[in-house]
This record gives sequence, C-alpha cells and structure tokens, in this order.
Amino acid sequence: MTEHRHEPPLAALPPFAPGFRWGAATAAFQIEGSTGADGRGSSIWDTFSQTPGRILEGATAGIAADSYRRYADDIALLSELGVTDYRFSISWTRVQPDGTGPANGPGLDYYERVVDGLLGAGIAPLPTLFHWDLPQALEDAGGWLARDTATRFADYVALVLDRLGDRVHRWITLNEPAMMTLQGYALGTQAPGRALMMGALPTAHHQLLAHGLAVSAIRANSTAEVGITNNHTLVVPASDAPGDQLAAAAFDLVYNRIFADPVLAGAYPDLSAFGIDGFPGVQPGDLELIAAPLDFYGVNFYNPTRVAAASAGSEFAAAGLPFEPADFVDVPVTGFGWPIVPSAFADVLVGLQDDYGDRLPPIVITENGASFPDVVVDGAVHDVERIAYLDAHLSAVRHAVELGVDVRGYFVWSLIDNFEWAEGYTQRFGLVHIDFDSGERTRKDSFDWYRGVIAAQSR
Ligand code: IFM
Repeated sequence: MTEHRHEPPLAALPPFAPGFRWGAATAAFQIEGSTGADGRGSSIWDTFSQTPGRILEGATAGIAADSYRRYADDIALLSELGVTDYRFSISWTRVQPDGTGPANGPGLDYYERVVDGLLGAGIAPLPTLFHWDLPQALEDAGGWLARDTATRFADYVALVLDRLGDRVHRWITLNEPAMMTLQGYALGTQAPGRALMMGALPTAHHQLLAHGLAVSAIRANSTAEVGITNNHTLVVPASDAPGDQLAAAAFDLVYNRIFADPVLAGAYPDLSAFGIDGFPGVQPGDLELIAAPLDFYGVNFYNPTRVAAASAGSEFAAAGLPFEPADFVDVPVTGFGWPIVPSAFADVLVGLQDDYGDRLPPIVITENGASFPDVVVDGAVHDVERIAYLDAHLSAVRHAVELGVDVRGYFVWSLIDNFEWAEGYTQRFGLVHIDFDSGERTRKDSFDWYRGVIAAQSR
C-alpha cells in the first residue's frame, strides 16, 4: 500500500521519451456484437447477460458497438487519432467455440483482418488474449476453479500464435484477473456470477498459471514481447485508527497484491489476515512459471479506494471480511460515481516501483479513462469532464516518470462507447460516441483533444 502523496504539478505536459506508445483500448465482448457469427461459441458473458436481472436495463451485447462488422471504421478512427498502437482483445469462443479442439477458421480470419487493417494503417496491434469472455463449455467444466482451464488457455494461445504470430509483436496475456476473481467468482456481480467469497481464491492462481503457460508458449514460438494487465487502486484507510489501517492493508492484498506479487515477486502475499494459511492450489513449479520475466507490466488505473474496518453486524463482517468501503469526502466523481483523484495514479506507479524495484519491467498504462453521461447535440459531444480527467491523469503519469518510474506507453479506455458489463450501455467511456441503435460513430471533443496531445508529443 502506498501513501497518497504524489501531487502532480499544474503545468503543460512535458514530452514523454521518444518511442513512447500512444494508444486506445477496447475488448471483444464490449464492442464486437455479431455474437452468433461465423461459428462463434457461447461465453460466460453471453450466459450472464442473457440471465434476467444480471445487467442494468436488461441489456445484452448481441450488437454492442457492431465492431465485428464495422472494424474498418474503427481502424479509420484510430488512424485519424494518430495512435501508434491499438489494444483490443481476442474472443476465445471465436477461435475455439467450446474452448477446446481445433481452431475455428472464420473466427481467426476476423482477427487477421483486424491485424492486417491495423498494420496497413501503420498501427501496431496489441491484442489481449483473455478479457473475461471464458467459453461457457469450460465454465461448465469448472471454469477458473479448475486447474485444467489454464492448460486449455495455453492450447488456445498456441492456435492464435500459429495464425497471427508472424505479424503481432506484442501480446497481453490476461486483462485484470482480479476482477474475474473478485466480481466473477467471489461476489457474483459479474460473469460467471458465483458468490464463493474466499472460496474464489483458486481462480486467481489458475488465471496466473494460465498467464505463465501463455508466456512460455509465446517465448517458445517467437521473439514477441509479452506482458500482463493488472488493475491497481490506491487503497486509502478511512482514518489513522488501527482497525481502518488493518482493513486497508487487507483490501490491498485482495485487490492488488494477490495478482501482482506472484508475477513481480514470485510469491503470494501472506493471507493470515483472512485466516488463510498458504495459497490454495499452488503446485511445485507454478510460481516459477508465473514469475517468468516480462517485457512490460500493464497497469489499468481508474480511481483510489477508501476503506474502513468492517462495522459489527455489517454484511462484510458477516462474510468474514475485515473491510468495508468508505466514501471519499468532497471529491468529484465520474458518471460511475468513481472518485477522481489523479495524484493517486502517480502514487500507484511510484508504489509499484518502490515495492517491486528491479523486478518491475517497464510499465505500460493499458487503460485509463472515465465514464460520463455524454449526449450528442448538433452532431457534437462536449465532454469537458473527460478531457479534464484524462489531462490530469496523464500529468500524473508524467509526474511519476519524473520521479523515476519507467512508463513506456499510455492507452485511453476506451476508443468507443461500449457494453460496460453489468452496467450495460449506461456508462460511456469512449473518445467516440456510439449510437447503439444505428451504430453511428460521433467523435467527442476528447477525441480531438487526445489527437492534439499525440500530435504535440510526436513532434
Ligand atoms: O470496461 C472495463 C474494462 O473492460 C476493464 N477495465 C475497466 C473498464 C471500465 O470499467
């Protein structure tokens, strides 16, 4: 846990180092739609989103931003934006409809079209191999609770490498395994909707094992660079009281350290605060695989989290958790209600450097952004709050660089408005507005702002 202390100075953004990567990010299930096209199989997110009561307003992702059909429009937008890289994800169920067996050719053809389109536009593809859309057939066989899913993942990665490995020179193995474990298996607020609380811990290890196996497959077959994306939050204790301090430390374990320590320090953190002795499911050799050196470490950052000791009789205490969330006082929030504290971003980056030292590879900011209730008026979207958010967070990244953190790239979440998981279409994160009825794309003011930043930084 890092203290909240790195206030970025208010000044024009000084240039990042030459070669800094500028990008925007998306994920397959959130943008593609065409969920029944070309032999695609069903994922846990298809099942979850078709289950009544799971998604706000009953939304599904059958069309989403229609990028499966409009990918060329999106590449044109990226080109106009001037990005050097595009981070998108590959849907496992387009490649292996049931998560096992031979490749589904038409599914891979689609990603080949995307990759070739990007390369033709001079944009480097940065695919994420797993962004939460686990094949439903694998979930039926145990999902991430089953060790075998990690092996299945390595087989899928081999099929993707076989088709795209000659053109893709940078890969991300997993996106935010913490959210899969915490929201998907511990709380059940996201797919697959299991509420196992600490019983979800094996899903953390099996995902990290899948990451390690994928790194090994990529290293064995190519010279491509590889990293993982974890999301990080700055955990702020609600007070100096020992109970709140202990609560914050415990939250830091489950949100940040369970997923970063094995990758960056080769060991799981001590979970005795939860009455757990030893991390479940770890076998000899696993941690060596998981901790194999990476070319970059992907960091997603959105907001800090304030945490207090669980109050007696609360649902958190009843569930055996030592913490409960606490609101920040007098802090502006995004459309999601997430606190906007840019200095916390610098704190997180400096904290990673302090905690992992030489074992921390160069950082790439693989997601940062904010949702606001954008509306199109006379063909324009004046999203001043998003510009302010991005501007302040980019300054915080720049400040962390000045403090000695090696950051090599920055990706805005997101290129386009999309299906925001359990929130359906109610949270818009895009630089480009999507009319979810017509698919029409409208550049927001933040699009022009980001294009200006990239152009100024590239001079
Ligand atoms: O939309 C998500 C994304 O899929 C993963 N990171 C956080 C984003 C905003 O909630």
